[in-house]
Amino acid sequence: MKSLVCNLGNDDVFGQFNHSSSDFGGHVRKSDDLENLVKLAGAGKSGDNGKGSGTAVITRTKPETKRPNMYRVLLLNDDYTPMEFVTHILQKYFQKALDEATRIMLHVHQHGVGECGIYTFEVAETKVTQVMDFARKHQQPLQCIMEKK
Ligand code: TYC
Repeated sequence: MKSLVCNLGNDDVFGQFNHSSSDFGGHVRKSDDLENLVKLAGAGKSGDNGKGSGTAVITRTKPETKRPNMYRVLLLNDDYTPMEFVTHILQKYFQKALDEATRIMLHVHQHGVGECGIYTFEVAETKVTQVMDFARKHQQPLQCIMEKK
């Protein structure tokens, strides 16, 4: 959550809040106004005539969210890895049912490359490592890679 402290310089906090977004360096959008709280720092405390210190804290209550980068995990064709081995991998590491695993395997077999799934970076990286380790353990040349979407 972001907070912005702004020195208002007078008593009229709520009047000041009608500024356009550029007044706040673009950090506060006008559409966010109703989602923000304006607190008069120290308002109502003794010695300030109930007018506050002239400093407002504007708190963004709407969380800023960013969509993560997504990565395709791909299988590459080769002439040696058995088809059953590839369908097994698609079921074991990509949660595919046998018919879907077979469809993807045949797509790779016919087109040279095919998509196993789309994941965030760490999940994609883990799946690539799992597949490559499993293929090596079983002495298969199968290649699994990831690419940014
Ligand atoms: N081309 C392989 C064969 O004929 C099968 C295969 C499919 C291999 C998909 C790898 O990613 C692959 N045995």
